Amino acid sequence: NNCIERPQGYNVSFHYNSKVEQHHFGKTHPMKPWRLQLTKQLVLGYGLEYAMDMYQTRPATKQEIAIFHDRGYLDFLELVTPNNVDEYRDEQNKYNFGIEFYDCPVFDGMWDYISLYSGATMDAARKVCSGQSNIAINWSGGLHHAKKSSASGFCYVNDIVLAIQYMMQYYSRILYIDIDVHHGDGVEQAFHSTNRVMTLSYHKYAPNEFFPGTGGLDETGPKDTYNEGAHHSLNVPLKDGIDDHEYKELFKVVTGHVIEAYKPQAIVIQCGADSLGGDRLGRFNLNITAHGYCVEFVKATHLPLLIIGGGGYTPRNVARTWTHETALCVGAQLHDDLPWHIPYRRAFSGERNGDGKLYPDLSTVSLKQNQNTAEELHTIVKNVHWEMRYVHS
Ligand code: VJV
Ligand code: CA
Ligand code: ZN
Repeated sequence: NNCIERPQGYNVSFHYNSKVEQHHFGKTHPMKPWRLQLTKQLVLGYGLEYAMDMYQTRPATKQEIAIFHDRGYLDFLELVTPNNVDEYRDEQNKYNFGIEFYDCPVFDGMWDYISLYSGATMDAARKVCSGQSNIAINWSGGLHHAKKSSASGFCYVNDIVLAIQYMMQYYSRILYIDIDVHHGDGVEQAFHSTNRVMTLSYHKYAPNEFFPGTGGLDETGPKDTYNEGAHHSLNVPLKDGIDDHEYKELFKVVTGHVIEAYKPQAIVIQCGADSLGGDRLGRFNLNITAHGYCVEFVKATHLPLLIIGGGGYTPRNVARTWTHETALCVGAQLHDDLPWHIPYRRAFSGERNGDGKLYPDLSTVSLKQNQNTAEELHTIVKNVHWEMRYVHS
């Protein structure tokens, strides 16, 4: 069963604190931290812990988070609770908060949750920078919408920005790739004016219809050519229903061009699993293996790699995808039959839940027609290629 090769001198590390999975955004809120428990159970069920360094992470301190975020905003995050939230009327509006039926609710243990996912991403980043890990993974992070002084789209603190800021002490050029179905606007904005971070997001794009509405093809950084950040934001705006074949081809060609031109020294990839077929909030028709292809592709560059989670609103498929991608990192092939002796096996059983398989067909779940034309995809490739004229390593 567990015949996983562990090559000498090649380290994958897994960073996690199980306290993070206990938190709740609210009764029917789509963001469910327990999907992380499901993921961990599958990872352990397949025995992948024998092929990686497993770390229990510490929460980030307020000091560490303040490297990017505004002090006043952090004071609010730390002090507000569902019980005292009425005393914070002004702050609530200012920082884009609510209680029930809001994207970013105030919930019990919110600061604990925030410091846990941020701490895990920072721990992972430190292992990459110290050279102790070739690949470091934190599935609890990837909250790419958070801004310097406001919450947005289920994201409170931007752990990705914190990690990249830390990594900038070690690497002069970092490529950030974002395959969540939503635009990675918070990360793009944070590094808007620097050429030391290139951001590249693949997402569903439809202003006024799909969150957050930014990330068009012409959004490539400051339009002032003397600004160093010019041409260092890249976006791949897509329509509903993109399939495995088109997505993989596009990812290969576009990411390939960017890596060749920019020559990053390290890569950070946000692997939001809401780009899968059948996701509760998503619009694409991707299978787990097509999502995983992106991880395989960046791994093959042999650059220092930080892998983080993100969105993903059909928990059983989030767990499947992130388990598959953990396995890709360590070079293990997993059996399509899920291990029997895992807790929550029922979450994966029955026809509706993927029949106890690791790789159920997700491309047909949503029945979303592929709205992307070959011509549009070609325009995207052409544009990115053209943009690369301005990029020098
Ligand atoms: O579309 C929006 C914004 C609104 C205003 C707020 N209402 C609640 C929803 C519409 C315009 N927000 C998106 C945010 C998506 C965030 C994605 C995060 C990530 O995956 O990129 C990274 C982790 C949105 N789509 C769906 C919902 N919000 C949604 C929010 C709820 C909900 C159902 C759907 C909040 C509470 C409850 N149900 C109970
Ligand atoms: Ca994205
Ligand atoms: Zn998302």
